[in-house]
Amino acid sequence: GLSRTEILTRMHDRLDQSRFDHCVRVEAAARDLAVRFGLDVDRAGLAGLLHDYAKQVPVADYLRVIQREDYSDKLLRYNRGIWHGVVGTYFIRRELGIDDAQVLQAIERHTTGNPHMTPLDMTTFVADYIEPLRHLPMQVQARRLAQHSLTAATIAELQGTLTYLIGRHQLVYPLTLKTFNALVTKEN
Ligand code: DGI
Ligand code: FE
Ligand code: FE
Ligand code: FE
Repeated sequence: GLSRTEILTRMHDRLDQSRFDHCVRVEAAARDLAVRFGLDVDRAGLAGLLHDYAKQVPVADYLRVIQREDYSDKLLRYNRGIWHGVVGTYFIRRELGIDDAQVLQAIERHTTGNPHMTPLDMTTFVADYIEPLRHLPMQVQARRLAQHSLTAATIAELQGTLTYLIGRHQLVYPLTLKTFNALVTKEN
């Protein structure tokens, strides 16, 4: 596979500087979480590093891939906010040759979560939300919760995201709500 340096070069071609820097911070945050919770540190780091690789793929490219590949037409109701996770792995596979199923799944789930998300999936999801430049109140709380519980931090993030979307009358991707329901069911 590609070395980390080669991956960074490819990421620089796809992302502006601030998004690139965010990805490097998420890599470090994901590695920290993996150490804390006894998970595969290199997998967590790779998923964290690559999680937003497809954030700036042109809309036309997304539309083409959603229509030609085996994706649901329902995805057309959403935008790059949703596509860069759910469909983003298509570009990561093709352009970088990444084929680790656990890494790809964590990236696929990093925006919406998934009712069956694994601890590795949660490291990507939570690292994205608590990297050092995140300062919203719920992000600060999730960072604190992540000292002890990946699930608690994940639920806090879902609360923050759902509240934000609903407050702005933005479409909620059903999987995000299903993830919230699944995790609070286990919690209570
Ligand atoms: O890519 P990042 O900005 O680093 O973080 P992210 O992948 O968690 O994406 C956050 C954005 O995605 C934020 O603007 C809210 C949006 N988002 C998250 N869940 C949903 C969603 N947007 C819609 N429409 N529906 C969702 O369920
Ligand atoms: Fe993202
Ligand atoms: Fe996120
Ligand atoms: Fe991100």
